[in-house]
Amino acid sequence: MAVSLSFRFLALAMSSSPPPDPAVKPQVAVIMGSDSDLPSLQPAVEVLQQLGVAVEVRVLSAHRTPLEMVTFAQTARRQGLRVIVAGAGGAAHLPGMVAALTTLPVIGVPVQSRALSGVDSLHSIVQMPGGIPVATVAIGGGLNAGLLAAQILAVEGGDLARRLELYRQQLHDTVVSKDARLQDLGSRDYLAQMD
Ligand code: RP5
Repeated sequence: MAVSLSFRFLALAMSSSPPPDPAVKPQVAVIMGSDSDLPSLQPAVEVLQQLGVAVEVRVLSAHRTPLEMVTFAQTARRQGLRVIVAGAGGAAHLPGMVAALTTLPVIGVPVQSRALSGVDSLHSIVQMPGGIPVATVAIGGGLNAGLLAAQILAVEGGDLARRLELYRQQLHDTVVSKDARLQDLGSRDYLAQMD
């Protein structure tokens, strides 16, 4: 609910942004261990596209397609990529293995697994040995992974930084208007209108 609301407000805020140009080389890759991970990673893809960042989306498994994963990671910087968002579930080695093969920043997204609800994914991704960092977001945290990737790209300011400011402003305004409505209606009626 919160995610779709923030998307709606972002879409409004970004309505003046140019649509992604297919000729522009992707600066962010959103990769995942299986297509079953896509629902957790799609929020990263969407928020990046709404912010005007070109994205490449791939399925690359550390276990099922290890050689393709190695080729991707070793050539990522040469291809023009600047940040990699990597999601995986269970024995989630993809973010760590990719981080071992490139010095680009890697943001790991633990995917909610069926057996252990994503705690296995979280521990697999977050507990990296010293020297090979993976910036890990929450279980199912695709949206924040996309935003963090955009913030890394916007570290020196520019249009993308301004669009991120606008995104924050929209989040602020949403909460302020909800607070005003809560005070206006009272908590019982507010809750009823949420159903
Ligand atoms: C991991 O195994 C993937 O990242 C996925 O989360 C999990 C299950 O994959 P599927 O069996 O659904 O393809 O490598």
